[in-house]
Amino acid sequence: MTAHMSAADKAKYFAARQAATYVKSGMKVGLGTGSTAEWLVKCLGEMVRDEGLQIQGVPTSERTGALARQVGIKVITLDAAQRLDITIDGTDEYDPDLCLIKGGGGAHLREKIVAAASDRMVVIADESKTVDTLGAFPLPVEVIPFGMRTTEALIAAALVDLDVAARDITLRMAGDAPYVSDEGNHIFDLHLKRIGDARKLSQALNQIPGVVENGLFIDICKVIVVGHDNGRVTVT
Ligand code: ABF
Repeated sequence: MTAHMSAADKAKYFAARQAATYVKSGMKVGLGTGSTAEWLVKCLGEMVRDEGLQIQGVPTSERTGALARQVGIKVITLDAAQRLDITIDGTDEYDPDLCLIKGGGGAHLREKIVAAASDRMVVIADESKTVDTLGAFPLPVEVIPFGMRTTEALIAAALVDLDVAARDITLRMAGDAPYVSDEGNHIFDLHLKRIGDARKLSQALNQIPGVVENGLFIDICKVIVVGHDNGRVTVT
């Protein structure tokens, strides 16, 4: 299975395969977005097909939903599920306190909603996602289209108030046009380099009118499963 995979893909696959063992028949499962989470969906699809696993999946993006249906997972809406047993998702960064930066894939709003509706969130990653301090990866902030440049200025002002140096705030693009999330919103990426107080920053950002959600996941993830290209998996 892994013979022709890159080292990073092997690591992601091994992490996903381990996390798939946490999923039991009868569970309602939040399905994350990104390449690592896609390995999870594929692993669960194999278990549905080969072992008769009976689960209901709640995808965190349209892309994940399409893949889940393709591999034979029964997909339901979050409102139909109401409460999930587990959500398994990728990340862009995680620190020693299991705080995360997510949203590089543009799905952090739905990912955070689904994770919050889950009894537990398991993050799967390769070791490149490990950081001592969050911030090297640009922090995504989802904003509504109305007055988004005004919202951007309010974000910049909030960073100054917090004494957080933003090297840059960039509007995420898709080709020549602003990126549009599954909810029809746009994303500003905050190039902060280092985030001292993630909780304080997250609260300040989400108080800004026009901001829908940011990519900081604090006190949400309970387990990190890190895969390595040699097949070793570490669970924290
Ligand atoms: C998703 O996974 C996003 O929140 C995050 O940006 C992405 C990481 O993608 P990959 O697994 O491809 O590195 O959950």
